[in-house]
Amino acid sequence: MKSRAAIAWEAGKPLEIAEIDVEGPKAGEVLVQIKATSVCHTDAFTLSGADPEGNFPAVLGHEGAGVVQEVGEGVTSLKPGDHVIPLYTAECGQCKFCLSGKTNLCSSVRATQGKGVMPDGTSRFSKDGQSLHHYMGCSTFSEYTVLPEVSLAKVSSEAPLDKICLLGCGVTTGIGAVMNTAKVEPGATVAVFGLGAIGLAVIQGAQMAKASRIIAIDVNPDKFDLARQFGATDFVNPKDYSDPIQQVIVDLTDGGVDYSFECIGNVNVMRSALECCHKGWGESIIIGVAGAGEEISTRPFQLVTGRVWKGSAFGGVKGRSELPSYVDDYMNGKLKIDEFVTQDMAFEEINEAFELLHAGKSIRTVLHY
Ligand code: NAD
Ligand code: AHE
Ligand code: ZN
Repeated sequence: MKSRAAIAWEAGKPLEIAEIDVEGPKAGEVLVQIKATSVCHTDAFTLSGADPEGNFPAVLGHEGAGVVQEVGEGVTSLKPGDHVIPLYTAECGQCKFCLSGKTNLCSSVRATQGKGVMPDGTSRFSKDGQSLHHYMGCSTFSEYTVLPEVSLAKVSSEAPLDKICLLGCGVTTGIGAVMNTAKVEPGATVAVFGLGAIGLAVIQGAQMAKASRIIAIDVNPDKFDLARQFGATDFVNPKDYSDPIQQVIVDLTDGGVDYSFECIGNVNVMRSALECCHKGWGESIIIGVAGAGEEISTRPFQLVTGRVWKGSAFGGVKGRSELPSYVDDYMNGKLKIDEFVTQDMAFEEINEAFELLHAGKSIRTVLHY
């Protein structure tokens, strides 16, 4: 079939809006019509060329929501008409990872996903006979996309797809990092570095967890208003200080915070985020994605004296079993999503959505097919 799509032909170039060919679902696969998608910083990261797993040409996009159109042989958990959220972290329920009870990372399709192909090693996308890579197992920048059954969460059909698409990455990642990875407790102090969708979702999660103090840190002060609306109590622009930012936070908090979250992808800030944690127990959670070849460092003494460094992927959330309740929480008014949507645009304006993200002028632009 034909599908409207945005093609990333090569790193660093704008996407081309074009009609592509999409092959139907093979065994264990599902054809989905994406109704709405957004641009996450990770799409921009991969398009920049900094992603060691970046494959070109590709159909990017991993934050979306849509409706099942057709299922391949052997698919039993989904049927045409079901509303779904694509998952870049699959959940097969059977692999060593899924059975461990210790992680949301699933190994069922991850190896082929990283190579930009379906589990059988081939692509369902092409343009004028040239094969295009899939991306993060989702490729939501095509109106019609094919995913493994294990990479789709079936959700309530009552929920607006142009809002719950943000549960495909940003909102879930931030809230999950607070609830599942850090397990922030009532009364805790929290520092959040970077106030894009991820950082704001961390702030929302910290407020839900009843943190006593939530320090919002960004070099772009335009982000502070929304951070306040989500529950931040203190606002710090590192550019306003001559001291290292970790020292500023330590001074503000009588020795450091209980939890910090890096939501930027900057390895220097990752170090600051660790070192602004309280001696003896402070935990720092890395959410940001750093470019190829970049490494983190600190004095081991920081860890010897009780600080803990952790990372979080998709907020530790198991998509198929846990994401439906995030959708229900949104529908019941327990979870904010609308506030993250700073722009709504037609899918064809996708390059403008990337520009707004780079310029710090959007949190999430929702693109409508
Ligand atoms: P974003 O671009 O919307 O937000 C980043 C924010 O960081 C911006 O507000 C920017 O002003 C701020 N910033 C940049 N440099 C800074 C500095 N030195 N000090 C303080 N603030 C600074 O991005 P986003 O979509 O919110 O994504 C944030 C990061 O999280 C990206 O690296 C993305 O790839 C990553 N991510 C990871 C996961 C995961 O599962 N681990 C999921 C989604 C996104
Ligand atoms: N491909 C990169 C790493 C990218 C990365 O860390 N991805 C995050 C999700 S970002 C969503 O916006 C993640 O969950 N990673 C776990 C996984 O299995 O990919 C690289 O460095 O190779
Ligand atoms: Zn993302």
